[in-house]
Amino acid sequence: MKDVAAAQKDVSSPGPGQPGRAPAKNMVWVPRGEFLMGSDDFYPEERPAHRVTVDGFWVDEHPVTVAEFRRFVKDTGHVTWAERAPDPDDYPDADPELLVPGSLVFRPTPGRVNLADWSNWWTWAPGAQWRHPEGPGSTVHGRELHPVTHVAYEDAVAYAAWAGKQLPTEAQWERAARGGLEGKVFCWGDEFSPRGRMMANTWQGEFPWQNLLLDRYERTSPVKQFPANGYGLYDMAGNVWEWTSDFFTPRHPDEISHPCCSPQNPRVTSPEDSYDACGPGADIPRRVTKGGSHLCAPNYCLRYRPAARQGEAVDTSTSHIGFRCISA
Ligand SMILES: [Ca+2]
Ligand SMILES: [Ca+2]
Ligand SMILES: [Cu+2]
Repeated sequence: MKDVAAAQKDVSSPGPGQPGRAPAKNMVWVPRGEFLMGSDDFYPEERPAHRVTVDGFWVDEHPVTVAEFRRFVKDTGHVTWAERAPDPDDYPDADPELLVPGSLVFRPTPGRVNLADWSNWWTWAPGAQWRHPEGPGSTVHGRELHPVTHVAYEDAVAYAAWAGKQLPTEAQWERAARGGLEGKVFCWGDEFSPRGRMMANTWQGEFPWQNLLLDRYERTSPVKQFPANGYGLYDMAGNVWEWTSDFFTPRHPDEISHPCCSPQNPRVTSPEDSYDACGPGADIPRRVTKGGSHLCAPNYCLRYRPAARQGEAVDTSTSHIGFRCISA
């Protein structure tokens, strides 16, 4: 825990340019700085590690919870993407029977399955939505402090606008997740469970059938059950994936060789490289999601790391994607 302690000391004195007061409750300041974004040591889409500079910003200390999202819905009458029937014109190849409101729900399998086929564990569940995370009949009663799930990209954007905030860029998200540590594997250092302590809600055991629950949680967990990172942020790793405002690219841009001028506040605003060439949905742009979830396991998806990234189609909602906001 030395790493985290050192980083925490680092931020206890107000950073340069820190405004006096947070613009909203439960937001923390991430100071302007340069950091190493991405990683050369894991999956190809995280490469190459490259230096970027990000201005200071405020960020929610935890993912948006069910209770917070409920306030937004009460106030605005927002109907989420998952609650609306898809328009057949938008999905000409789809089975009309599937064009009903619903969302993707994870179901563990009875035993080992082919890991190349995600339909083994993802089920399209009519009626699944943020109030019914496992489908009709399930509720969020008692889960008010869990991250909201089954939110598509536009739902996250609508919430952020209502709250007077924005979604983070990928660079902002990753800078926040690193907690002031440089080039570390995890948000807290290089060791997955320092002195045996579980640091995030991930999947221990063999995905998608054997969940050993060493972290006590099978699905989402209430926010703030695991230690904060160096900036005082919770649940950056694991629990739920989090939407960012950047379009997905299959790799990062190359490092710029002049050390004087690392890219400032990089963002990806063009959907051009974000499309998934294979499979249905080839014409739906993808945004970057970050941080991994309670379903990430070493044998399948070691993505509970700040550098990890995944492209998610903007029209997709699932039981393991949520979001948090920033204020710049
Ligand atoms: Ca877990
Ligand atoms: Ca997370
Ligand atoms: Cu994963």
